[in-house]
Amino acid sequence: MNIFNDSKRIKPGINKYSLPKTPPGQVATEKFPIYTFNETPKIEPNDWQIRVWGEVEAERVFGWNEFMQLPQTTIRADFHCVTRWSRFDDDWTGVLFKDFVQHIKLKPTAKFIMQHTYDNYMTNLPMEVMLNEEVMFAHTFNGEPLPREHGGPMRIFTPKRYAWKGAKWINGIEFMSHDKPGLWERNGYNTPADPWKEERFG
Ligand SMILES: Nc1nc2c(c(=O)[nH]1)N[C@H]1C(S)=C(S)[C@@H](COP(=O)(O)O)O[C@H]1N2
Ligand SMILES: [Mo]
Repeated sequence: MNIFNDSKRIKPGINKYSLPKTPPGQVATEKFPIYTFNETPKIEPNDWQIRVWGEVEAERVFGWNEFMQLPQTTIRADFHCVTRWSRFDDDWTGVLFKDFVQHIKLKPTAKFIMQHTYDNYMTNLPMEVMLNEEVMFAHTFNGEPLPREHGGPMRIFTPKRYAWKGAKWINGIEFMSHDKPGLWERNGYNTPADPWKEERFG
């Protein structure tokens, strides 16, 4: 049985966030295209680090082993790219952002974050989005190590935002008191990036 409506490749129904399974203007694909603005970095898990700075009481660096000791969560969720394709029902494993920040002493002025990466990509989101929408650091995809071209060994995954809001090869979280645009946000992409409101471009 084909779960898709063949003519339109729309997956019917409601997702776990009580939103339409297929956001407006999206079509289903079983492929996993790659969108990388520059070279694909090669980082071994043992060399991977993430630094947190900005509106925090103390800067911190986490290495791979320490990170793996944080609570690990698997979510089944969908991936919506602003270029109009969606992947459905993949299993993503890693550390929820809300669990990660339990290990950081934030200042009350931390209202926005910037994701930083090994390839100098950047993308920004409000703290409340990072905390409330199953945003996660993901290292495992459908039970296998996240492929390098998709951000392995570690990326951010934002199931309720367009995919550019999830940085591949994540290596830094900057906590900010005021919002600042990331790479695509400076180039006309919309900052909230809600697929159900079709917030594609600014
Ligand atoms: N570090 C980094 N993260 C990134 C990008 C990038 O070029 N570098 N591209 C973004 C864009 S525009 C999209 S659509 C998604 C694509 O993820 P994928 O290549 O796994 O499909 O990653 C986002 N995260
Ligand atoms: Mo993208």
